[in-house]
Amino acid sequence: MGDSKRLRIAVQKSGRLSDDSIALLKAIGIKLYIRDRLLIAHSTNEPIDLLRVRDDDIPGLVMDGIVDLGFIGENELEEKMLERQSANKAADFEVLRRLDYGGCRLSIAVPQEMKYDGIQSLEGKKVATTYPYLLERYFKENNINARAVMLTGSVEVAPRAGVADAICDLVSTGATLEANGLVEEDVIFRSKAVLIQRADGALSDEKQALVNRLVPRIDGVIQAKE
Ligand code: PRT
Ligand code: ZN
Repeated sequence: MGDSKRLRIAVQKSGRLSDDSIALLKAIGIKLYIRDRLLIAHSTNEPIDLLRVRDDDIPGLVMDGIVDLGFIGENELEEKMLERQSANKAADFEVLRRLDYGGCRLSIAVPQEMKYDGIQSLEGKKVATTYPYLLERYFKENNINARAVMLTGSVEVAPRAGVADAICDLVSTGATLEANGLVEEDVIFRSKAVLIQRADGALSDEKQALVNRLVPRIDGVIQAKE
């Protein structure tokens, strides 16, 4: 990515976190020239480059030290951390700030016609999700023998399609669940966007000084909105 002296920040290229993350960077005074098709965007007033990628790639890019900072949903971050730990890969990072956008919850939802008396109702059942590590951790914590069925999309149609008995998916307004005849039962994880940094001490002094200058400005922007 060119000059390694420039701070590298990973942001979601296009999705629910993109606009708010870019808006926050601009609000703290970073001038950015973004061309839609391009993976990389440069700041014109700070030694900063943006790497625009799928959100799924951001935790790994930070944990592998390919980028210095990343904007990511806690749901995706925690899932990737569990996945890497189970594969014995380094999973170090530091959360610099919890942000005021990207709020959602990861919930278990079941078809309206299914009788649900708590998580034990899922004993022996299949649950479709994009977050198998978070879901399996929840099963384990609750001593439930159930199976997480991994789907990367259309999770909400899995019960109707006969692929699973229930689902575990992100919810914000609840409209998607309702439209698919599903009822939200248990919240297993609450998430917001966070700004993360490579493992403690991994940045050069210059880069760390820049980060230390930027983070208080983020606090200022968030406080001004409150
Ligand atoms: O292409 P890429 O892989 O980068 O994007 P993506 O499709 O994986 O992610 P994206 O842009 O959908 O979401 C990015 C992040 O936004 C998530 O990881 C969460 O941290 C956060 N977020 C906040 C949400 C939602 N709210 C949300 N409602 N992510 C997804 N949803 C989906 C949910 O999966 C379901 O399909 O919206 C639907 C439910 O919404 P409601 O309002 O009907 O309840
Ligand atoms: Zn994604």
